[in-house]
Amino acid sequence: MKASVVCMLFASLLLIVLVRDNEGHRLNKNQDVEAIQRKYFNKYDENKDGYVSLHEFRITGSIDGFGEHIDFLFGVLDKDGDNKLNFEEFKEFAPTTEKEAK
Ligand SMILES: [Ca+2]
Ligand SMILES: [Ca+2]
Repeated sequence: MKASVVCMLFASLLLIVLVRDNEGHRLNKNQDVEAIQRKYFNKYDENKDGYVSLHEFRITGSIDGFGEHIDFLFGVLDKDGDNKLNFEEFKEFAPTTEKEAK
């Protein structure tokens, strides 16, 4: 085998390993983010019915300092207009780091 071919094989192998490693890392990170957002969602979902109602959103949202923008924010987030936020809708709003989620 020519040295250049060996070199190329080695390079592509290295690339595969690197890409794989990256994928795994990204996946882990996504799971972390989701866990943080889930925690934040649970904080808002006081009666734990799996939805954040406007009432719940107002209570916890005002503690978190969203004040007068709460109703507007809720309207924007509630994409299907059923007057409650499921986790998918809430994710748009939920922080993605522990620091923000405090
Ligand atoms: Ca609820
Ligand atoms: Ca909704």
